[in-house]
Amino acid sequence: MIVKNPKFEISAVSLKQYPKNNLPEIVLVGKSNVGKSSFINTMINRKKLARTSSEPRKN
Ligand SMILES: Nc1nc2c(ncn2[C@@H]2O[C@H](COP(=O)(O)OP(=O)(O)OP(=O)(O)O)[C@@H](O)[C@H]2O)c(=O)[nH]1
Ligand SMILES: [Mg+2]
Repeated sequence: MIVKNPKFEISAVSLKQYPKNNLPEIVLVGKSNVGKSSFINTMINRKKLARTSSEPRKN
């Protein structure tokens, strides 16, 4: 997978905040602190786009 220009759009908490575009969506689910953010950073080859922490939910 080649990701060219990743950027953080929004942390949406309600329907009306969802971005209005036609891009494909990916669902990533996992327990807190299991490595979801680290996985995202690895996939897009960035160190800190998704914030990681050694403590659960402390991003
Ligand atoms: N040993 C090991 N540690 C990992 C791995 N992936 C992530 N970690 C570590 O696990 C901790 C939590 O990783 P995060 O990516 O912040 O986890 P998260 O699922 O996004 O956590 P929340 O956002 O709190 O739900 C960090 O200290 C990471 O460095 C892995 O594959 N192996
Ligand atoms: Mg996270």
